[in-house]
Amino acid sequence: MVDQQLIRFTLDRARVKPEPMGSVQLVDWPEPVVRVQTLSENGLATIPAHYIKPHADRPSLSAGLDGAASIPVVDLEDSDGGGAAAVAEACREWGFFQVVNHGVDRGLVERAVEVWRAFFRLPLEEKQAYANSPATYEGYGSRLGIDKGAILDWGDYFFLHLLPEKLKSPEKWPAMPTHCRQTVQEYGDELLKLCKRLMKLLSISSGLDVDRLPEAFGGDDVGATLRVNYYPKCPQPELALGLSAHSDPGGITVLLADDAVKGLQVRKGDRWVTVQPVPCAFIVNVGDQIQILTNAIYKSVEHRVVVNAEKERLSLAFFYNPKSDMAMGPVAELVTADRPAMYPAMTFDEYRLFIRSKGPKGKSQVKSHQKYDSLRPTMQPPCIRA
Ligand SMILES: O=C(O)CCC(=O)C(=O)O
Repeated sequence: MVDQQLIRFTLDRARVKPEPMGSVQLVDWPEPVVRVQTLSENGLATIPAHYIKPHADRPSLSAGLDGAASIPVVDLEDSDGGGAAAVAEACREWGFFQVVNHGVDRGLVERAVEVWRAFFRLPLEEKQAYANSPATYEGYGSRLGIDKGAILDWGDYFFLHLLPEKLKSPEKWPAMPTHCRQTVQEYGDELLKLCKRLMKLLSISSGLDVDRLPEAFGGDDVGATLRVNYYPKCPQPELALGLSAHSDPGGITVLLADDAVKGLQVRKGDRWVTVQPVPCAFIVNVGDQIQILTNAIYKSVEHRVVVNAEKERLSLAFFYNPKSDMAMGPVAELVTADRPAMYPAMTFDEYRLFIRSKGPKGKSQVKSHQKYDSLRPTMQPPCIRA
């Protein structure tokens, strides 16, 4: 059943088309799309007004990003069950961790970064052949959300569906640079294996049987997408964001961040902490679907990206998502009389309409999906078996 509130806000927007069976299709962008890379390469001294964030959202860059913190590091070869205890602690404290000894070949990772750097160096006309629309978001994009007049982020991206196979559109995968398609496929296959391991770890670390969360996600019928983020140099980085604060709507995200150019910031209480990537590690964070499945034992955490005037930055975000047409709510083992189910069941197809139409909006979606404002003091999470 499609959530009526979601449909209402979506249909409020000018360019959406109601579809049979209550679903909606996001048809087109509300304004002509301008590539941020083009603005940056034109050598502007000031950024256009619709990239200037309201004061409350502007990053504080006065102290620079030197005080970056290393979020917890989990060694997947750890003798303690591959890091389950460390994962439990990192998820409760940060919602983020970095994984090392993850088994993904370094050469493949370097090739993946190189093909995407080469893609963004192509002439604009070649990239434009892959211009995306909000209907599926697949391809070359420069905004999230279809709100007319929205304040935009200082970044371009390329978005692809990797799974399920039926959603894959080979014509949307860049033919150039040579080897791009093959490299993306190999990278996706490896990241998929890694996410399957991580799901098992999350399951054990949240006190569940090892296969409980993987099964609740749809077994082998999961979804996976890749967003390659390209943040060009920005002449006024103190006024803009590369990517506005958001939590990820899906299951888990495995991020390959540029270890030479910092930019990712994670919310810790009322502070933004700049992440110092560990060389050769991936940054992992839990998304809203894990928060929902675990009945908020694990919480997705807001993060955002700051840009800078000296260097461009590239990141590869691999999103591992549940089977998209299956209604999902908290798993029964984590629902008790003291801690009733905090979220109604919803399919991921319905859930992700929010970010696709509204763009990144902090944690507002998962909060609005919650049945209670906050847990009663007596409602404590069940004991975690780490
Ligand atoms: O570029 C980054 O460091 C973070 C990207 C991200 O949060 C996303 O793609 O959702």
